[in-house]
Amino acid sequence: MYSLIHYSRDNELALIGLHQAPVNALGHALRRELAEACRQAAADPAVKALVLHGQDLPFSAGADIGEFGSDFTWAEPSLPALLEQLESLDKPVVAAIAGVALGGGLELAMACGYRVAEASAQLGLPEILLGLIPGAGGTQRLPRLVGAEQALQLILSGQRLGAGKAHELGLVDRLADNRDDLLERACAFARELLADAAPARPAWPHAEPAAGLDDHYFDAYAARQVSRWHGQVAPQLALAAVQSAGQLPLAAGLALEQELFQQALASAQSAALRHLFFAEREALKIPGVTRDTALRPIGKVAVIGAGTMGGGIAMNFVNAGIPVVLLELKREALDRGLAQIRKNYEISVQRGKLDEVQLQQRMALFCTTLDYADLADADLVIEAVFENLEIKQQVFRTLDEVCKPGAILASNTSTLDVDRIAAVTRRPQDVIGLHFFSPANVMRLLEIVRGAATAPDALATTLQLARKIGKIPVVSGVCFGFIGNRMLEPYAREAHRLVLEGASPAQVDRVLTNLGLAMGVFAMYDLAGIDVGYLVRESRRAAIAHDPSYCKLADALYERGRYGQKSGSGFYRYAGRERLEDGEVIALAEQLAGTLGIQRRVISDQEIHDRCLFMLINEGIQLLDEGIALRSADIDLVWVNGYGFPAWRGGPLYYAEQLGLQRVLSGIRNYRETLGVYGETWLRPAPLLERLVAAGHQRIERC
Ligand code: T1G
Repeated sequence: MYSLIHYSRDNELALIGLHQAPVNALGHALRRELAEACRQAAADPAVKALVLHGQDLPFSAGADIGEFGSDFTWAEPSLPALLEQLESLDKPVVAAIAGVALGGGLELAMACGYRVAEASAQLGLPEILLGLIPGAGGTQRLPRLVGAEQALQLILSGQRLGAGKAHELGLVDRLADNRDDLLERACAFARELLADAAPARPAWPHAEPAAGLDDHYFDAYAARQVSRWHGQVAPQLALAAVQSAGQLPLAAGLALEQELFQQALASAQSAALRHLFFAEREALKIPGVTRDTALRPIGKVAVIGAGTMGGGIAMNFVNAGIPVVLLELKREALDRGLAQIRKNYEISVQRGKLDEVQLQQRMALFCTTLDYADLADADLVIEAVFENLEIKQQVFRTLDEVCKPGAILASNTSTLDVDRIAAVTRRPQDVIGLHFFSPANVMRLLEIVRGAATAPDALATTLQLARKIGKIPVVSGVCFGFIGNRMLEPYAREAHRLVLEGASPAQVDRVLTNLGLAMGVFAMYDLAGIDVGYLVRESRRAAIAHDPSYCKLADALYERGRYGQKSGSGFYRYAGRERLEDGEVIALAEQLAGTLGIQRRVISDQEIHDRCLFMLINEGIQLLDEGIALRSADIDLVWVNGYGFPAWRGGPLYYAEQLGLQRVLSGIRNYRETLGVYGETWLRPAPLLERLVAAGHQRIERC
């Protein structure tokens, strides 16, 4: 009768186990069987109460995201309808939550009268992360369970709650120590309810969810978020839905929620965010690496270099409970690095993200050394030394001598050739690139650079480890700058050249931040350091010899000691953290333009958008054609998670598909023709882009 539901009786209880691997996503087939099982239990006079559980799977990860946009999305029984059916039962229903109850999964649990959770369970309404809002009662039932203010914070952040916190808030009635005794505890609780003649569902703890909030609470909340919500649809809809929970009866609130949910679901922003949800999972699927590729055990990690990057990298592993040995050349460098790590954790304690015990536990997982011999038993070694090939090669020669067979030897290089690093060892199959983004303990992107000789199991191990330390891994082939920095080159080149041609740094940055980028090019370089960019260019002067015009302004600023925020001026002038336009920079640009014979002119915002974005997109397409990136969605993940591209636009290549590939190609061709020698030199359409447009393709894929 059922294939996705396990229906059984335990005396007066009906046990309904959801059983659709891997996460009980509430797709149409599961919804239909669950509705039937609830009808069966409701109609059976011997059944006095129901217990809903995840069988041996997580309780439920919510609606089936893969169904959205299809006819199945709300095919009867829709999830809202199913939950109203559940809520109307006149028998107590206890949800036994193991693993996760997220989105529609938590909404399912909230439609039950009572909830028991295993102590390690995670509960939440992460719809906002998909550009959605809870669409099956979450914006109406959660405020009635925990109050509108707490509900709003959970819904707008999409954050997960641990079961203990959920219990404190009244979202969970009982806790079970672990998964093994969860079902037993839930059944005992159901019998307790029956013995007490408890109602099928108790009165709402917050019948007036907005009680105690002033009349302007929601308007004031929205006003404070204007810049953060810039251009985004879902947060406004979510706020309106939660606000209605304090104004409308449940039925009317559910109806309004449904209208607002459908608006969010139809938005291009949600489609873009759902694209990225699946892109993150697709990025783990690598040719030559299958689910049964044996992983190398990683019990101890060594990090070479205790500077900003090394320290941040080390923290990732300690945060995941993996001991780290930190190596430096000098004791004072080690002490400085460790002190900075402790300071980072102390800030987390001040912010309530850690407690003192956890801080001590984490610091206890560090040990330090000046002696490479102490790395002999490390399973993974990551070097984060100065970005110079010879220095890195020397480090790897030493590692080749001291590290045990099978240890993975990784370089955190951001641009250098991993194959040339591997070549100085006798074990190139164990060498890989792990490019963390600064601050390494915060940024989620991790570019995993697969060398020509990198072994599949070394690659599989680092992919799995990346997920364990909370990173979003993207595999890149070997080229200068891998995926992210390779694309940054033309994007930043157009920005710099546009300032010589007549735009201001502030105008360029404003166009980019108005598109949704976290930071404009010039603000970014001022933050990263103009001196850093200068040194990278110095290492590649030959590669840009034919037209260094676009570097002249940055070089000139460097020569004047204007290194950016760190020196109080760069492309901008800084009063504390305030960024101010500087007429001196414009004057310098005018002077350089004269020297270079560049005719300055008024530059439109549209030209800034097109030249910066189209050349970013073009380079991404070229990377795909060269096989450096495996798929266009990988490139989107890199720029959303490493360079601040707005997630609700799906990433640069997804954005190109929305703009239309013909428009991108025509734009590049137009500027190639109208920008003289510079245009001919630098604005060359990627051959794959031309092939895709010629073939009438809408999607970016290799062909
Ligand atoms: N729908 C469809 N597939 C899902 C899914 C979902 N909700 N959640 C996970 N998967 C797939 C995923 O694509 C992968 O597939 C496999 O399950 C394992 O996932 C009405 C509208 C639950 C914490 O946002 O956060 O409910 O790659 O690799 O690391 O109001 O998955 O193996 O083929 O991530 O252990 C709201 C999304 C939906 C939760 C498990 N729910 N999922 O993490 O495994 S909208 C979410 C997660 C909604 C209602 C609204 C995580 C996880 P494949 P995984 P994991």
